[in-house]
Amino acid sequence: MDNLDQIVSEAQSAFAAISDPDALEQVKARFLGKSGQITELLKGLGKLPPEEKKTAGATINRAKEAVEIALNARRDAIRKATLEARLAEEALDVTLPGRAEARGGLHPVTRTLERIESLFHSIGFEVADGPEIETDFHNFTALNTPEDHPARSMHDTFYLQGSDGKVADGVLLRTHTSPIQARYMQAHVARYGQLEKMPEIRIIAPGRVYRVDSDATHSPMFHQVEGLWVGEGVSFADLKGVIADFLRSFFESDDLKVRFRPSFFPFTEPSAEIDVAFMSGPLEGRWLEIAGCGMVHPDVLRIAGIDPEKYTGFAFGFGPDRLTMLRYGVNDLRLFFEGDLRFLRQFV
Ligand code: 2NM
Repeated sequence: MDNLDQIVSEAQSAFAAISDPDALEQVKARFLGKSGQITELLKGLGKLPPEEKKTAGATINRAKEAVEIALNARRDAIRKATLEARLAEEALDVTLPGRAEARGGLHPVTRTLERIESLFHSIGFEVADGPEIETDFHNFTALNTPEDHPARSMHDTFYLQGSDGKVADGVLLRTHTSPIQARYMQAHVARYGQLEKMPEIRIIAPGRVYRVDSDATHSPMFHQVEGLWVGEGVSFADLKGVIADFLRSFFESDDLKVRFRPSFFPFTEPSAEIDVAFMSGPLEGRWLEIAGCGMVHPDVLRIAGIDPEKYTGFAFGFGPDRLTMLRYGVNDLRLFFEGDLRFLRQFV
């Protein structure tokens, strides 16, 4: 039975050449399948004389076992190699450092706005809000700004276009946050105007404002925080105290000098510019213009429905962008609005 040894060794080398499990089963059929070589030999046993059957059968079965052993060994080897390849491919290095979440931070101007809100909140002011797209009435008329005032010109104010490309009637990007206060006064009167004694108005109005202006110190969009205190007997002395206290707290400087210089705004009378001088640091001793203020003009109160004979009020307006530049020593306003992370990360 040399033929059998040859079949066995042929099977062994055929199995050894294969590394794919499906292909192995195909090759198995060549030897052990329904018409495989070993199966055919077993089928042929019936034709042998009875005395030869037993030994021939035993010999063929030994060969069959040898083929099966080789097959099983190859199956195991392939399974093991497949598993090892998968383990190597899917290996995790648990000693690698973790991937940290990128942490965001507040924009420096937002930090200033929050700081201003918190300082004014501590003396009883609430934060009021309003739309950035305003009506001509709330942005100008209600604030005593006449029809021919230069601020109303298209060189200074962004007007909105309708779908026909024409300037939409009476709609613009607010040029200051004062319309927030005009709206607030109107709503306050609608709610409390009938009372014998109307509750005081004490608000600050922070927000974005828009003007046709762009260079190193002007951005077409910038921020304002305006404040308003209306009540019985509110005076310019109250204004001076509130502003000076606020500025010393904001800049954390007890010896900050604060000066009020006469000025003009359509919505206040009298009006003043507010200057500060630091007593140390790179700007030591220099007067810097930092805000505007004044007693709310009687006509502004009247338009809102408030009786100027009974109530008075003061108002002021700061530029938080400029306050941020001074507090952190930033020299170009545009850096705040370019979104360069190398700049912004310094404030986190
Ligand atoms: C400023 C300067 C002076 C101001 C006036 C008003 C209102 F609505 F009460 F009339 N709000 N803000 C005001 C006054 C703003 O900014 C430089």
